[in-house]
Amino acid sequence: MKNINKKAITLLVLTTLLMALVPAMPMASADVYSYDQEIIWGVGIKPLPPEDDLAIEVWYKGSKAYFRATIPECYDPETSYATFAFDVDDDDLADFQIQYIPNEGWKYSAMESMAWQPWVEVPSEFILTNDVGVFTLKLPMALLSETYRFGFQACRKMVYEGTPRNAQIFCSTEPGELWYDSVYKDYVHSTYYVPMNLPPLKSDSVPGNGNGLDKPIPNDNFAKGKQ
Ligand SMILES: [Ca+2]
Repeated sequence: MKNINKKAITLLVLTTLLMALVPAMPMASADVYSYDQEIIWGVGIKPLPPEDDLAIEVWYKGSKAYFRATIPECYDPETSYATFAFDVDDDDLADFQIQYIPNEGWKYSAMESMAWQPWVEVPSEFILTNDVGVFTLKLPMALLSETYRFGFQACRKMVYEGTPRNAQIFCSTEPGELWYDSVYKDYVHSTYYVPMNLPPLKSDSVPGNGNGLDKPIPNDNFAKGKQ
């Protein structure tokens, strides 16, 4: 019951925040996804008890698709990486990722020939903002097929308890295998991205139930992943 209350409060807070920040946006057009698990790499994979949720909001307005990630408060926005990744045509292979790199800003990397290409400047059709742990990406809906997949991952460094070296903590739409697919044994499959459906172009619409969708990740996922 405590967990349910926490998620309800999270949705309420996000709803309030969204209405405050974007008063012109119809509130019913946002789907909210909440992820409450983290994973730590660098000292062996270990699931962490959730301190706070990663919240993902997706909505469509006009001909644009919006993706907003609010990272947990324990993540320092000054030092945390944040990455959006897309499989725009739902063919099980990633197509591009856009990453916020501390002290550098946003960078873009395409997946070509089954490998991620070097980070370059973000193409002009992508509009990115970040404000105190809230990362937003706007892109043309025309880039997306009727079904597509996306993932988000935030990464922060920490000194793990009892360990002198830095470790990394990931809060993600799939913390174990967003980047590394243990079946294909590569970093380019979109198997664990979130499946999405695009509404018709040029409508201010409303995938899912429009009231917020709660998709916590099963604990079983922590048994997988990469050292
Ligand atoms: Ca693809």
